[in-house]
Amino acid sequence: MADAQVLTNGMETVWEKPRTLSETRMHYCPGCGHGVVHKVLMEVINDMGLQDKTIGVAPVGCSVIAYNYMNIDMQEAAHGRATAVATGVKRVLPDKLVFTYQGDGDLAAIGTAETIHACNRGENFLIIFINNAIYGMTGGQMAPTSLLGMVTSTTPEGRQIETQGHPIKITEMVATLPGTYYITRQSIHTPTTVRHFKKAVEKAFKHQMEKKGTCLIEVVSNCPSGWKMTPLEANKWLDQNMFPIFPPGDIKVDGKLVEKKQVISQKKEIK
Ligand SMILES: Cc1ncc(C[n+]2csc(CCOP(=O)(O)OP(=O)(O)O)c2C)c(N)n1
Ligand code: SF4
Ligand SMILES: [Mg+2]
Repeated sequence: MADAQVLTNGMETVWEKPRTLSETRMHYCPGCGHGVVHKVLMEVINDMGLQDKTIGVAPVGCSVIAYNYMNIDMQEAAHGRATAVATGVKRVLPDKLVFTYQGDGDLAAIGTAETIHACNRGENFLIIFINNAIYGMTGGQMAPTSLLGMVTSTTPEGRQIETQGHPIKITEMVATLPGTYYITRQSIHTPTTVRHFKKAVEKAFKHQMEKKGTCLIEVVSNCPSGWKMTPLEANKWLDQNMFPIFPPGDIKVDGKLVEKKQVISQKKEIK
């Protein structure tokens, strides 16, 4: 296990790398949300003292080797099958805290059935769903969450309703299932939203300890490379184009659908 790294300003610690993050250098493109989500997730597991109690399930897609970066027990799953694998892991080891880490192509396309049925069964684990509106790994092909008019490598004229249908809101869909307990949509493109995401992860792990049922946290994220933008442009584009379709906020809390979503203003921190 790698030693934690500490940065000080000469007087006090200003940053400490959690032991739950491995020393391996991440392969993600500059500005990619995956790296931020990994860091926050591992900080929470570290801070809650859950390093030896947590098992993660990695997906296909750009985060396919998330197990190289997360210094906890991890299991790789085949395409879209992360929630099926997590079901087995949790049932065999019910005292462990289990989460899946999945992109939109993995969770909402190839893994739609597994996702819906795991949520419907109320499997007692956490699903982390990274929605960057494309398959980042395969050169930016269209995902179920790609926006209308969004140009991708497989929709060079933009996504059209007539041929590709509307972007799917699978997070809202699973919130209607009685097995789900806490469903929220977050982001990590500003310091404030990172803090909100961190609190959501803490809350979801506490619910899992209390055996409340399935928790899902969607993270509206970016793909600067696939979107062909700088990281800064990508975060602005996310704010302006993703949030109107995928508004941030809680969707289901304590097993009850939230009547009116609390929309957190993102605008002030974008420069
Ligand atoms: C239609 C289709 N089915 C299955 C695959 C196999 N596959 C390769 S990468 C991937 C998921 C990548 O997208 P996503 O989960 O959104 O992760 P990202 O790379 O965006 O982080 C899948 C399902 C594929 N490329 N295309
Ligand atoms: S292709 Fe996109 S999702 Fe994949 S690592 Fe690069 S920026 Fe991230
Ligand atoms: Mg994706």
